[in-house]
Amino acid sequence: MKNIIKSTLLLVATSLFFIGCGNNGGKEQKKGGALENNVAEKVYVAPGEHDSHYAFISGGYSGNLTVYGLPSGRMFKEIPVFSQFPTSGYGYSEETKPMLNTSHGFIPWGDSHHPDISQTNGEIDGRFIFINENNTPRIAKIDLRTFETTEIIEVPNSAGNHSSSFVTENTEYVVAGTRFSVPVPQRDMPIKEYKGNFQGALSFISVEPEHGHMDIKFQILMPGFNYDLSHPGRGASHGWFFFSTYNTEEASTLLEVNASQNDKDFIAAVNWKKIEEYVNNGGGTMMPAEYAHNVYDEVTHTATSTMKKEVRVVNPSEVPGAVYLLPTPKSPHGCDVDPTGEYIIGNGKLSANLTVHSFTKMLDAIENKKFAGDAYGIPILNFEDVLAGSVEQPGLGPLHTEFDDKGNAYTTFFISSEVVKWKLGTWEVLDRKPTYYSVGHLTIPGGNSRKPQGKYMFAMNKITKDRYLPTGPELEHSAQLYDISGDKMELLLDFPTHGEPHYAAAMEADLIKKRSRKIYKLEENNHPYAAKSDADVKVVRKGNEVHIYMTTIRSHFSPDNIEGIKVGDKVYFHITNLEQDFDVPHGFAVIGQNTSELLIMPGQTKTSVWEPTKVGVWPFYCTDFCSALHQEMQGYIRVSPKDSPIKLSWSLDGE
Ligand SMILES: [Cu+2]
Repeated sequence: MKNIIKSTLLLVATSLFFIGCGNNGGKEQKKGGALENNVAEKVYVAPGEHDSHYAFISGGYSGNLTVYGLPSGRMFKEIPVFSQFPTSGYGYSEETKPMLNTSHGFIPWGDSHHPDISQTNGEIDGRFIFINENNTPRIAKIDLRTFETTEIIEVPNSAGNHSSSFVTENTEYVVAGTRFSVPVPQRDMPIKEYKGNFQGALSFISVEPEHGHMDIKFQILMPGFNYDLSHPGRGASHGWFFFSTYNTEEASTLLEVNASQNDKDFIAAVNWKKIEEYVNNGGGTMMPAEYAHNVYDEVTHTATSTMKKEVRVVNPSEVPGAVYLLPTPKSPHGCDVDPTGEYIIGNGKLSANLTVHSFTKMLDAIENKKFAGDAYGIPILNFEDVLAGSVEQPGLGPLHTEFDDKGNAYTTFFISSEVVKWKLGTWEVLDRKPTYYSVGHLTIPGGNSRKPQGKYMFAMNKITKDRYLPTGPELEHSAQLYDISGDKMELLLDFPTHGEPHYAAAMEADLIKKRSRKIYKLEENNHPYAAKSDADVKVVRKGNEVHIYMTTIRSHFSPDNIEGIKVGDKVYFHITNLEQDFDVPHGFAVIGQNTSELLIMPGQTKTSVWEPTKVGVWPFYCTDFCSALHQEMQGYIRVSPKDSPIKLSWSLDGE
């Protein structure tokens, strides 16, 4: 009987899914009409003109982050974060390999999810962007002056780092909640004994105000639910953080059925200021843990990886008044807080209605101790006591909500493939627009802040079919840009994305443009192997290691002839780009190297390792077109047998 129920449920879920895919919206656009011309004008950015907004779109399983312009939908850059990136040599050069170090060793690929931009006083400040790695839990920080990943911290006791990475109003914390609950500490135990024994870690990573240096301040060890998404409180609710949960059943098998048994799961409301105070007074316990903290130093152009050995953990039942559970219907996915901080929206994936909780009502219920019970010592509030209202039957399969600057909310519906606009406070549906495919996240520039901008919204599609010219079985995903400045949403543009556009953060371009860096100053280069002029050029042997201190400038390498290298040597090319002009990188590649080529920015030093296996005279060259004489930018390295008497020598122009 149980199995029959299970398969019926599966069938219903599957058919809903296919109904959803069949809904190819967007067809209302009339071909060739005057309307189409107007729409084209709205996204046209003339040659030489700039887009008004940056969109930072997660690459999902690519592990990286891509940068787009809005409204044009042009992709400007891919920023390598959690995955090796041949274009720049990130994760291949000796200087950047430590960025991908973890307690599990070197991991060349990651799964990036939710980017969020740093804030000051609840407004986006354009300094940093944070993004989580879901698979091997990590949080990265990207410096928006250079668009480079400058710090990655691993998150211990966590697994499937999904309800991350969202920042508080003054970037006090970047928060990383686990998706899966696991044994904490990890140990060998029967999976059947999950219930009551597994825990979910919610990590609060402090961000040092000046340089953005990250540190795990504390972890809250929550009951063994799954923690899906999270958002910070703001305004009056600043100091709180909200996490959606599913699988409050604490099942470990066939979750698509077994985690859908309870009528309501929870949104966990965490008063982080209270826990911070508890921790500042010595609360919590230091627990042994192993996690990597990787920092890229812009002065030495080198990353270091440090293995940390302990983390502070807090049991929420030790801090009365710090954590409460708000019942929320049917496996909520999104957990979004409106710009005023009053409304907390929990989108139950299997719920007919959208549930909106009230922060004021929550405080009131807490004050009057109106509890429905508790879960592992954490008080559960009554659903009716905290409910602000609900949006009745807005669509099928709600996932995520963002807000504009006029008191409206926009929610995506995966199964019915649409974005629905509704009014905060009255809960009435104002507009709905089909998305061409099943939609996941959506983004409004300034989202997750007190000041979202009501001009553009873009929806990111989960399932891609035939929107573009075919490229074989695999198509790139896509996003769709809407104008939301009027009463009705208007579809403006489709644009392909790279990897899975899981979520995005977007902001005005001006905040970044004025801070953008053009070069690295050569006099500030403190790389231990830098050669800042041709006088510093040398080749040094240490046993079977050979270190080449090399310079590049249009259009030669110095030295360009090297002899005395032997089979079995490990050759380090430390290359300093002497240029001090905007956007004049030089590349480096030598035959047979297996660490990819390098791309070295003006003023930077980068190192490539080459282990020659064959005797001969081998060429190296510049891989980035740098001048009219780029083809002439080359050199030779002579490799002799292991026991050869040839002495180490190097030269440029025979000198
Ligand atoms: Cu997500």
